[in-house]
Amino acid sequence: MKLSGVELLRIRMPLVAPFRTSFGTQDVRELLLVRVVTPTGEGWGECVALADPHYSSEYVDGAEHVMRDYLVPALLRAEEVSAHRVAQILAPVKGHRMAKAALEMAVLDAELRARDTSFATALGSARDSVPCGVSVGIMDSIPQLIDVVGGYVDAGYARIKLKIAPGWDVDPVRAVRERFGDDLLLQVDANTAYTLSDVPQLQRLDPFGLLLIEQPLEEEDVRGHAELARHISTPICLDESIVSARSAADAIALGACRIVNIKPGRVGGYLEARRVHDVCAAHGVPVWCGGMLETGLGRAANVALASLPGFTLPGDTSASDRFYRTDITEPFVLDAGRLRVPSGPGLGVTPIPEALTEVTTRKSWLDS
Ligand code: NPG
Repeated sequence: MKLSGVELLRIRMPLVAPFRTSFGTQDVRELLLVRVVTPTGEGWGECVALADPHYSSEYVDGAEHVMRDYLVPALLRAEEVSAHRVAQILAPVKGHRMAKAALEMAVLDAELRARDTSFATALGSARDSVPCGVSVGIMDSIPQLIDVVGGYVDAGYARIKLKIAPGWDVDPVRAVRERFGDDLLLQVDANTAYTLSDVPQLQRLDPFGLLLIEQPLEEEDVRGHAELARHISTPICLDESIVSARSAADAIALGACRIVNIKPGRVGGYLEARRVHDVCAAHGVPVWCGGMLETGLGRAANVALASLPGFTLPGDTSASDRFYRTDITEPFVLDAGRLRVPSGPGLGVTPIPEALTEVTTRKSWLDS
C-alpha cells in the first residue's frame, strides 16, 4: 500500500502517582503517537521514548524530530509500504529504534485492520489472556512500600517487580519477602545502577528467592553481566542491553543472561520483538514483556505479544489504572491477575476521540 499521510500527535498524561526509578522520578508521561493514513483506512502507533534521554539515548523530542525529518518522508516516498518492509525502508537511518518501532506498529495496525486480523493472530498468539505483573517504584520508606505492594497483591497481580538502586535494595526486598511470604513471585530491576564492584551487595539478594535481577549493570556491559552471573545465584535478566535479536543471541552465547525482557520499542518494533522471542525460545531462555508506561494503544500490542508461547513469565503488562486515571482507549482491566488479549482487527482498540483531544498538546500532519 502507499501511505496518504502521517499524523504525529504529542500527548501529556498525568500519572496517578509519581514513579521513581534509579534514573529519576516521573509524574507525567509525555508521549508521541503516530497515525498513518492509507487510501482505505488508518493505523495507530505509540513511541515509547521518554521525555529525557535517561533510560535510553532516545527521547521524545528527538523521536519526533527524526520522524518528521527522516523517517516519515522515507515512508511517504515509498511506493509499496507494508509492515514487513518498514525496517528495510528506514534502514538508512541509524538507530532510533523506538521511533522506527512506532511507525512500524502503525503500518502493521493499518495493514491488519484491512485484513481483519488481530495483532495477536499475526504475531502467533498461543492464549487469549495473559498473567500480569506490576512494577513498583522506589518509595520514601519501607512501610510505604509494604502498603503499595499490598494494594497490588490485593488487586490480584501475579508478580511484583521492585525497582532497586544502591541504598534501596536488600532492605526493601527482605521486608517484602517477610511480609508477603515465599510464594510471592518477586523480582527486582536496577536499570543499570550497579557496577561489578557491587558484587558483594548483589550477593546479599541471593537468599530471597528472586525470579530475576534485571539489568544490574550498564547497557553496553554485556561481558560484565556474564562475569556477575558467575558470582550471584539470582538469574540475570537483560533489558537495556538487548536491542535486537542479534544482541539477544550474543548475550545468551556469552552467558550474560538467563532471561530476557522484551520491549518492542527498544528492539525496533513488534516484528523484531517476535524474532527476539524466537531466538530466546530456540535457546530455552524464558522471556517476558516489558512496559514503558504505555497508553491503551501500546498496551494492546504488548498484551498481544505477551500471549506468544515463549512468554512464560508474567510481564509488566499491568492494567491501565496502574498509571492512568483515564486512558485514551477503553481501559485494560485486571481480571483475576490477567488481561484479556484483544481479538479485534489490528490492535483491537482505538483512541476515544474526546479522551485523546483532552491530552493532546500538539499535532502535525505530513504528506507528500
Ligand atoms: O508497567 O509500563 C510499565 C512500567 C514498567 O518499570 C517499568 N518500566 O525499566 O522496565 C523499566 C521501566 C521503565 C520505567 C522504563 C520508566 C522507562 C521508564
